[in-house]
Amino acid sequence: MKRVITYGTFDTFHWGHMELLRRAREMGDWLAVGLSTDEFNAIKGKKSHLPYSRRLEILQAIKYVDLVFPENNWGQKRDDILKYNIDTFVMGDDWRGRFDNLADVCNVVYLARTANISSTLIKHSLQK
Ligand code: C2G
Repeated sequence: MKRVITYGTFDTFHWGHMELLRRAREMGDWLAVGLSTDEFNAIKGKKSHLPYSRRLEILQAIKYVDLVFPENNWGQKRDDILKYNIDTFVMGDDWRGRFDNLADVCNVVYLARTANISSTLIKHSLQK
């Protein structure tokens, strides 16, 4: 059983998120998502349009996702990888290199971001 993990805010869920989760899930048989809490987003300097509870409900409805758990801080990844017995850690390549320190406990893979879509773009068009 190949187990995959990824992390993110997944605000105003969109095609780019879907493509990341699809490709991540296709790397194994099981995918866990560390979903940034509203409090952690404040630390990340992000204000999400949707609160954690809504973002959680959306991810739980996505067929590629097997487990969603809270991401409370930057430092929990190593513990999560060991706790969930993860084989592969996946992030979009805007994070390329940032998590290479995890390569001693799992495969670290950066996937190309999906072009021309982002939560920021969606939020700005919502505000027009
Ligand atoms: N993503 C993508 N293509 C896009 C937009 C996002 O592939 N057009 C990917 C990002 O690279 C990331 C995931 O979708 O891997 C979630 O994106 P965000 O919600 O923006 O996540 P972020 O705020 O980068 O949080 O500890 C890691 C952080 O929690 C990552």
